[in-house]
Amino acid sequence: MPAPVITGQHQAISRDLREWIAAQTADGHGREAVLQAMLTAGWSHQVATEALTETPPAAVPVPWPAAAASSLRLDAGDRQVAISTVMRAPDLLVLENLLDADECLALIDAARPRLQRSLTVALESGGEEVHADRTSDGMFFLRGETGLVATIEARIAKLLDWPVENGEGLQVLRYGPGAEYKPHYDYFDPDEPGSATILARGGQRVATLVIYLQEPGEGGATVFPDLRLQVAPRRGSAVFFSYGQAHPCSQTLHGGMPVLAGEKWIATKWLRERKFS
Ligand code: PD2
Ligand code: ZN
Repeated sequence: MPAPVITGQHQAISRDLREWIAAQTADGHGREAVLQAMLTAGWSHQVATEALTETPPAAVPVPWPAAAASSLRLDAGDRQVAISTVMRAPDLLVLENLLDADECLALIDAARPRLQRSLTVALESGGEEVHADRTSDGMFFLRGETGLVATIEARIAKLLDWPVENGEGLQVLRYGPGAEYKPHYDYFDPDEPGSATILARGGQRVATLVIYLQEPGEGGATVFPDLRLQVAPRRGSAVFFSYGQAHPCSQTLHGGMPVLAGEKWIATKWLRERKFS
């Protein structure tokens, strides 16, 4: 797959180069292989990585409840879930009563003794690290770890028509006063060296479901800066959004605003392209 030759004296990112990168990515060549082909063709490392970053990867299928096209009530198997907000491109739903109050409290009780300071993905290595952008405490359940976790996972799978096996373990987070999660994307940056190890376990993240288990006294909305949207954290409700392209063009930048009073608790389910193991 020889990369386009460099034309002119300066290395400018041409339309040819962009189209070539998009075609290679669509053909399934990894970002590292595409970068190497550009370097071999004489492109400088700086220009080649800039061109890669600017070119979105091909779109992959994402979860979406087909019924949302015609109804604001969705069948989640053991209950009906109401939709209060629908957005397309980017695709986002706000769901009401996904969990009842008893389920929220039981999840909090089961998670509380296992909480630890939340980590973020270390992009260089693919490992995890403590980061000032994320000041919550959290824990992960194994998939199907308890009866309640399995019930919630089956409900999510039915609601979104996406296999339970493609989901990461449910994560529970507690934000105390002042805690926040600064705006970020949930997908793994395909151009970072550490991503290859993470992507080997089920491919990209393609969607996020944040379920609110406890509403803080004040603050703590989930914010989508590109959409000028804030979702209020109401017990039992949830926000769902998907991102078929692991790129800022997905417009899924989002964060957890600082909690100003009380505690905010959430459970997050991240969905992968394939079976997550
Ligand atoms: O707590 C939130 O609102 C929030 C914001 C951004 C959660 C996540 N991201 C997440 O769990 O990815
Ligand atoms: Zn997030």
